Amino acid sequence: PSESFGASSPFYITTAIAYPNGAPHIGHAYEFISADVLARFKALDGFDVRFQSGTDEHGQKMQQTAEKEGVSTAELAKTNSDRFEALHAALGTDLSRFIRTTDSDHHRASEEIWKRMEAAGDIYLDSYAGWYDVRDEAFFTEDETTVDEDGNRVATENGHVLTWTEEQTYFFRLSNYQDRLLALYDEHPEFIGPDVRRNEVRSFVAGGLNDLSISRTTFDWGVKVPGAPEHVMYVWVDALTNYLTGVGFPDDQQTLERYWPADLHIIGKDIIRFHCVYWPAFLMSAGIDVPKRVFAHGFLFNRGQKMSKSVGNVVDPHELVEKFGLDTVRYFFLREVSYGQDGSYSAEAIVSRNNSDLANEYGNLAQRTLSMIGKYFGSQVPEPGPFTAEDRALLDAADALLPRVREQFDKQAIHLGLEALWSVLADANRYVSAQEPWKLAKTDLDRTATVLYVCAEVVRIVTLLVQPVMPQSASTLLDLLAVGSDDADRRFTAVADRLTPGTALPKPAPVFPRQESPAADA
Ligand code: ME8
Repeated sequence: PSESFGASSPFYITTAIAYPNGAPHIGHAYEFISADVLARFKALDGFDVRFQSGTDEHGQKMQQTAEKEGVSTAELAKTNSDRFEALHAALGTDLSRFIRTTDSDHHRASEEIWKRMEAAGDIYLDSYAGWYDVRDEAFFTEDETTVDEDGNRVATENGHVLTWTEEQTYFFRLSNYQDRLLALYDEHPEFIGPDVRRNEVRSFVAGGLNDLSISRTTFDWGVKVPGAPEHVMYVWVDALTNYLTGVGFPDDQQTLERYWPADLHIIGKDIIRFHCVYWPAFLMSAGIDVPKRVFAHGFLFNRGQKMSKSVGNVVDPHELVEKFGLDTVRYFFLREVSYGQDGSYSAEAIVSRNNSDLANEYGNLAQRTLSMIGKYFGSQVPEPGPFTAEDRALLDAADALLPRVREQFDKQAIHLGLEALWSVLADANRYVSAQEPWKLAKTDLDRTATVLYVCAEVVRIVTLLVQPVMPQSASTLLDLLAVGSDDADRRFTAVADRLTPGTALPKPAPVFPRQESPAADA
């Protein structure tokens, strides 16, 4: 790696790139927020983070939607891609690049990977006859389909209506990669997370692989196949390649060497096969390292129901943010849903989490501590005396948080990381109730100083560690604790510091207000 990148280790994380055939929904927002939290955690933990998201603009679905709406495909792609980019801005995600698969460097990268797979002898021309799922841009074999009540041929896996396609297409010799893929899963069990997903993928591959049709001739919205411009690449070939495009493949060797292989692809559970079977096989064929890990999150449901336009329960993520506040929404999704499993949201559940976890457990502790420091110590960090066993126990628990939370985040168990933080907040609240500093203040100011110092320390440490999830609120609270505002002051290395007695604190203000319970129909 060159010196211009600095001393810290690289960490390359991506989200899936969304189809811009419509507006983004909460499922997209969930994926963006969760990946952003993981990216910010790594950056605060000292890594040189590269974080990419974007839009997947080619394929038959895009072309069909554009025809239906009477606009050009390029126009449809641009309009909705802009909406995805605007959502990222509204969610506060800290992207290094928002990639569009219509970008010219992406065409270059897709052509190059194709040529390398071809040079490896893995691409051949043949006739394809089979079922195609336009919604998921996926092929299904006869035995993966059933006939529904209306007589339509549907994919057993997702119920989508299929269309019969017959054409001359290029094929990729996926069948040649069965052994190498199985070896990958066995030698690198961390390649797929959560663990249950690895078992599913492994048994799918162990069951045998068919070669994959990787070009289309019946429409032209895509990347042209090198040397055969009447074919466009199957959209997943170019879509997956976005991860390489974004780190300079094939021309910028320096960036590529620095950030590839990717450390973490964050995706939803419906696209595991593409990322854990096709993608590593394409890369092996092209002689490129496979990513280190693919983690599949679950699906988000509105009150337990699938979000769909016909049910009328599709919520605009912007609305959610306006109504409840960005940090509350970010916290809610990551605490309420076990990362990797499906989850559900509703206005009541968001307000209830806000009031119990943020306003009560966290906000109250911070507000009480800071206002007592204001009242009894002239808004200066008090000088602690000797620590009692209770003081020590609480400080030790707070000091132990960084390795505890890091261990969970490294497995993408974000919810367990948050649980650890809140367990220490609960300890701290019990401690305050037991110590009663407001009573102590009447008899023993020295002891009051120690108790409030311990509380302020707990708030400081939890707040440093909660930054990836609630960047804005954490920043405000760190300001209230007079923690320096340089990046270095707020990295996780700062956990080991202590508040300096005598430091002047600004006037405290509540950071996590309570929210009204929504009307029943909200
Ligand atoms: O699949 N809850 O795009 P996409 C949680 N272009 N996540 C959800 C969700 C829900 N209700 N609905 C969708 C594609 N997602 C491809 C990806 S990557 C090279 C190409 C997730 O717009 C979904 O699982 O249909 C995926 O990870 C992402 O949103 C984009 O979905």
